[in-house]
Amino acid sequence: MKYQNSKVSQKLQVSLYERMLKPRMIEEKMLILLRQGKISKWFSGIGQEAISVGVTSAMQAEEYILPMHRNLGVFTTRDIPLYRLFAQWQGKASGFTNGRDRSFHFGTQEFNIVGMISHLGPQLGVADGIALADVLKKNGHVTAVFTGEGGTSEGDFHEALNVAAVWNLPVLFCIENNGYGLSTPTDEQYKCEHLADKGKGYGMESHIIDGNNILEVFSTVDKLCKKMRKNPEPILLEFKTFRMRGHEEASGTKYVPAELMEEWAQKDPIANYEKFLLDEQILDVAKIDAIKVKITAEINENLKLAFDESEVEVNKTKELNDVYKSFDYEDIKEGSVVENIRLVDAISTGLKQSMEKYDNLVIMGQDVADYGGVFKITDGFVDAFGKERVRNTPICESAIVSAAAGLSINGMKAVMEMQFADFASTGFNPIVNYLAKMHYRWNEKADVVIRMPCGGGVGAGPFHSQTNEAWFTKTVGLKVVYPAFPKDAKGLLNTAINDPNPVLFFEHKGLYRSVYQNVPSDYYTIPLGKAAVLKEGNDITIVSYGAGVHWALETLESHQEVSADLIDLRTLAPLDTEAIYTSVRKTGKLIILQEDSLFGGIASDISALVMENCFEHLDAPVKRVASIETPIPFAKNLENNYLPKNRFAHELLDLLAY
Ligand SMILES: Cc1ncc(C[n+]2csc(CCOP(=O)(O)OP(=O)(O)O)c2C)c(N)n1
Repeated sequence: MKYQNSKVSQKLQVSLYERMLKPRMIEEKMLILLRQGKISKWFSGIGQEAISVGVTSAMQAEEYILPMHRNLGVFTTRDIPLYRLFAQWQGKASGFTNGRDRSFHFGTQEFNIVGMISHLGPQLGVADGIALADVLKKNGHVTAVFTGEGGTSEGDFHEALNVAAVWNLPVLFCIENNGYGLSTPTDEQYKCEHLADKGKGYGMESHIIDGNNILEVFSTVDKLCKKMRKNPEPILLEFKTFRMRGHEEASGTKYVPAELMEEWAQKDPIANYEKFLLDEQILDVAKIDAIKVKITAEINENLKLAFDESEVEVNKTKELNDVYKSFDYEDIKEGSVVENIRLVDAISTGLKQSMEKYDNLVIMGQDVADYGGVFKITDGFVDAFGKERVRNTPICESAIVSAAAGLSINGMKAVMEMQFADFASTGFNPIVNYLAKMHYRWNEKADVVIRMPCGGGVGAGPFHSQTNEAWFTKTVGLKVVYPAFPKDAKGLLNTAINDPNPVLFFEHKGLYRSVYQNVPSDYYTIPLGKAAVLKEGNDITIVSYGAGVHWALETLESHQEVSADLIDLRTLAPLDTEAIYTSVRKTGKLIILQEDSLFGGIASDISALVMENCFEHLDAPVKRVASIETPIPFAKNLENNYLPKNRFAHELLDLLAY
């Protein structure tokens, strides 16, 4: 092991030693506590400390780092008080998640650390978003993000590196190649010789670094960061190292050949470095002992604090309230000047006025820049706001959703256009696991709107016609908006952008150019979670949203004899249950019309809620009307057969006659 030629000052050399020793000694203590049943799972980074410590030491305190489960050294090098880490691992309130998430799954703005989620890959795209915000702020910061070699097999890795390369983002992608991904050795994980070789494929500079040599790690990263701060660009680093313990403690290392273990034990980053410092007389045994005594005392004092802290308090109201960031809705009234415009124009105008209102708002999506988006909603936006804020993306929904989260973390606002709502499936993971859970987990907002052009009746087949809101209404932590009219669409979109929570904003393609309305020209807002009562009657309540509202209106038009309340939900999460209950208590009958296929849609939940809350007022069973249980077909006659539009009148009259 070579430590020569270092330009690192002796003071820093000692400091790097102390910084590596601290996570090692904490881990050794944790392994004892684990055996005593005093903490839950433990993911060991023993043998990999030089990477966390070297990278973090080369970064400035205000630069973001996104560590993984073996990067304790990132947290300790950023000087997080140890009792807070211990409390986090014990699920206590002084930790970072109020007992809501475990181990290293947390972020902290105080220390500019954004922790992983279990799915490993998404944080690579989050790093892109954080770095993009830094580029837009022109602050010269670098972002460092970690992954294991196993994580490089995920699509997120490819997507994030590709986006960073295309956008020249100053992200340091750090692969810790420690030989095994759980039990899977590297030759079953990837085929190329070195993972660093992949950098070439992305047009990205890359380096192989001895991950067990702290001076090599620090010096190389320090040099590269200085370069990246001047000239923003991503760099891929492959740190060669080894995982000296099991994937997590319970799973052991039986599958690792003993010789391999022995070989790497000889390369221990701390023992070798300690020997070097002793040989060079930079440290002596007495000084090393003194350092160890100091760290032991720090660990013990902080452990006592964490153990003395009582269990996290259980308060159901607080749990529920913390799912979303609180948001003071500002009611901006409609002006009197109106224009008769289409749904598509109303959305475009709302978006444009929001871009004018917030200079930290960024729009991202496929073909949204000069081309104006496939539905032309962002037509002309590049001229008005520039390409920095109106960004074409590669075809990589997952990385862009993740990048939107990163923009929000770093103080920006993001609107992402899904080219078609159907494609949300390839960005599903960061939507439901990252955006939706961020505030509940670590009290961080997700100031992101995802626009979802959706819906059938357009003869576009199974992959360009779905109305997939039910994928998201099931997920706690998301807001789901689904306007049926131009005026609502503009006001609701403005509010969705104001709201610091993640909003899925559904825009029905079939309504884009077919529905006109007088829409106020100036900026205004409409609150989320408030349904609109479009018609009032006494005999039945009709609940719908999106295109269903228009089908219900047509049905009522041709059946003037029906006296119905027609409720347009406008927002599906949060759901305006009071508007529904009030109406059902008056009419005694409820029919819910939903464009999506029946099972598991919002109609089912509304039906259940009404049974539970309005049973005594019901004069008939609640009726759900929806598409048939098939994917949405292409041929016009098949699609008509699929959609509930033509069945609705019959079902309505049938229920009225009950
Ligand atoms: C998407 C996903 N698939 C599977 C897992 C289960 N899992 C957790 S860690 C891990 C191995 C990760 O290996 P690597 O990225 O090399 O990191 P290391 O644990 O070696 O540091 C696996 C398979 C997961 N957490 N997320």
